[in-house]
Amino acid sequence: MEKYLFKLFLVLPLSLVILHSASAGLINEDFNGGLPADATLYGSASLTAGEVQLTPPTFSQLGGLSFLDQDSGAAIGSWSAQFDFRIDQNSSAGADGISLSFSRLGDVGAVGEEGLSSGIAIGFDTWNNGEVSDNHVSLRFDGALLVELDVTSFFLLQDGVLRSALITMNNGLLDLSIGGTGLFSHDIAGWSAYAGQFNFGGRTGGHFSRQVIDNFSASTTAGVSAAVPEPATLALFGLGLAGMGFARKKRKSV
Ligand SMILES: [Ca+2]
Ligand SMILES: [Ca+2]
Repeated sequence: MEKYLFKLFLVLPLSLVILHSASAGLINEDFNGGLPADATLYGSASLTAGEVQLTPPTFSQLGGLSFLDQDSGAAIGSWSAQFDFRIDQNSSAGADGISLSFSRLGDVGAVGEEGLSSGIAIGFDTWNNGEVSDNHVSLRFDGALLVELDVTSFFLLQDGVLRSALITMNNGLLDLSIGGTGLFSHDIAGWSAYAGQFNFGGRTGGHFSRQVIDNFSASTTAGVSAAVPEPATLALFGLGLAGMGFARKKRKSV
C-alpha cells in the first residue's frame, strides 16, 4: 500500500504537466512560397505576388482564407494572431472590409467584414451600413455585436498603407491593436474554450477595394479547463502526499 501511494505521488504531478502542455498550435506564413498545405482559399480570394488578395478591386466580391485547426480538435483557451493588411484601389472611400474569425470547428469559407457567425470575429469595416462610421473595427461573438469602434482619429483603414494587426485572446479577454496602437480590450461575456480555426474574409458590394493580407502568424493554446484537475484527482493527489509522509516516517523508524 505504501509503495502504491508513493508511486501515485510520482505519477500524478507528471500527468498534470502533460495535460498543461497537451496542445500548442503555431502558424507562420508569408505566402511567398505559395499557398501552405493547411490553408484553403474561397470565392474571390487568390494568391497574388506573395500575398492573399481576399477581393480584387471589383464589385460584389466575397472571399475567404481558412487554416486547418492546429490542435486536433482541442478546445482553445488562448490564442494570438498577427497579420498585415492593405486596402487600396478603392472605387470611392472603400468597401466593404475584411475580417478575421476564430470560428467554431468546421465553420469556414468566404465571408464578409463582419466575420463568421460562430466563435470570435474581428471586423475591419470600410463602409457605413448604418454603423458607427465608414472606418471602424468590430468584435462579435457567435454573431452578436460586442464592440464597434470608429478609428478615424488613428488612421483610415483603406488608405493603402500596409498595417499590422495584432489580436490576443486570453480566456475570453480580447485585445486588438493596429500598427502598435491599442484600440480596444474587451472581456467577452459567456465565453468558454472551444475548438476552432482561423478564417479570413473580405467583401465588396456596390463599391469596391482591393483587400490584401500577408505575413500571418498565430499561436493557440489548449483551454485551461482541460488542464485543471478534477476534485477527485486532487483528493488522490492529497492522498499521495499523505502516503509519502507515511513512507518517510516508516523509513526514519527503521
Ligand atoms: Ca508575402
Ligand atoms: Ca459596414
